[in-house]
Amino acid sequence: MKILVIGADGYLGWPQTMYLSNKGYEVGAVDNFSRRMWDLECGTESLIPIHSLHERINAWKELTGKTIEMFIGDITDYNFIANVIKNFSPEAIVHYGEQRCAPYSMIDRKHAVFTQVNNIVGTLNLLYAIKEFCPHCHLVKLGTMGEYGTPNIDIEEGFIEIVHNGRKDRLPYPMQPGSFYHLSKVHDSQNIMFVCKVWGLRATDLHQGVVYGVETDETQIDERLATRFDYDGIWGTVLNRFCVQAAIGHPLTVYGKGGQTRGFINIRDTMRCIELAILNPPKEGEYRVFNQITEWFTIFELAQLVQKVAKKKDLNVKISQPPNPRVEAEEHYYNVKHTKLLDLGLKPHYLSNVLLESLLDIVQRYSYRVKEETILPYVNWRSLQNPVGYIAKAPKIGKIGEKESLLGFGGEVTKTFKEMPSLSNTPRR
Ligand code: NAD
Ligand code: USQ
Repeated sequence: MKILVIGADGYLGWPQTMYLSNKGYEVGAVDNFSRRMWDLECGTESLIPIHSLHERINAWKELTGKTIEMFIGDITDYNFIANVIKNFSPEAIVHYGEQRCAPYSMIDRKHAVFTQVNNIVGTLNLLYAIKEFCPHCHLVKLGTMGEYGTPNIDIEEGFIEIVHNGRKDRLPYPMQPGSFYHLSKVHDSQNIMFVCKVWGLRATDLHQGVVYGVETDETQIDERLATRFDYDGIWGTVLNRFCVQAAIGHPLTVYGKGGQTRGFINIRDTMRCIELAILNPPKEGEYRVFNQITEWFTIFELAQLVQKVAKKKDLNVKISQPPNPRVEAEEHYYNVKHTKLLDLGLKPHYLSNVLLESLLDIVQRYSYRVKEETILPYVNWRSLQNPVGYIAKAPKIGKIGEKESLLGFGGEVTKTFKEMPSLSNTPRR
């Protein structure tokens, strides 16, 4: 079976490409490397060093004998994506290729507009190309749990039965997204649902929660196959961030009250969910939604979990609660239906102490690469104009034990200067 992965150079796209290739699928990989550009723009960088897509694909071939076909281009360019679909003729398309970051989308007007154009136009082009050149193909699209927001009722899997004035219908679940990025996903969902109805396409919209972890069977084969790991205040997601903060002795940054509850999923389960969706396609004309999470936590619970596990490794981690740079409910009801992927056979890897310890081990191995000036968040949802990136700081040489205030939001986060590790113990590449 031929599968096209769009966004194949990204955090999830690269391990997914290898995962599917390893299972014997014939895989094509699309990316325009924009994520690497956005890092340059923001002064941020993956904690784990990553190789170029060319090097990754060559290393994969060298190590496994398997070939991945690469297509470099932007899916907002219709000619590009139409040619790829026409020539590769996939039976399934896994679409990861979007601007996926809420804070980036809230920097200012330009970044909000860019995010929505990139995501909505890219996906709309893809829908037209599928209709024109491969109408039977199954689109597996990455959406987000953040499309639903945090309503005061149970969250269903995409649709809800409503009785209104004595009449009953099954309607799309009401959406209350919390950033211009999350809004772009809602617009995508509407467009996809619409073309399934009018053109008879088939699609699975995966409303995925926050993903954590970096290790899959394939990334572990060789360090050249590693995937990216973001920890900074723009691109880093919460659990990955807390692990890095714990490893470098930075207080964990729980925004506001910390009662925000989010669905989470291990990166290994993400890989498997996509495969399960592909193996069990919808009927032609069907648009379906799976909620792709395995468990949920409040942000404060997560911080306490990281604190507890870090203690076992002799890391004395503090929790800080800076004012929330986002506008979101900080205490709310949360109960999500997520049975469809379990029914298809998903066996979740839950967040255990052992798993968290191994994540901390990985992070500690690379902690010499952490750019401390990029830890704190600065994109404020209430402001129309935020700075675009971090200003790279030349490392300050402070006296051992001296404290430096780090927080721009008026909280009380400080860094204490520590003795430098001796060079012989510093991992070098
Ligand atoms: P990522 O930024 O690491 O990867 C996205 C990739 O898509 C990048 O390599 C980027 O260069 C590419 N891309 C973006 N726009 C493109 C375009 N116009 N043309 C071609 N390529 C383009 O993101 P990720 O964390 O791997 O997320 C992948 C998808 O999964 C996103 O759609 C995201 O919304 C969704 N998702 C991610 C998470 C998470 O926790 N990481 C959770 C839920 C949903
Ligand atoms: N948070 C903190 N402290 C931090 C970082 C985050 O308290 O240092 C809080 C945020 O305020 C938020 C929650 O943690 O309430 C999650 O934030 P996040 O940055 O981990 O995740 P989010 O911005 O929602 O986006 C990420 C991915 C996105 C995906 C989404 C899934 O970047 O691509 O769509 O997770 S979901 O959250 O289910 O919408």
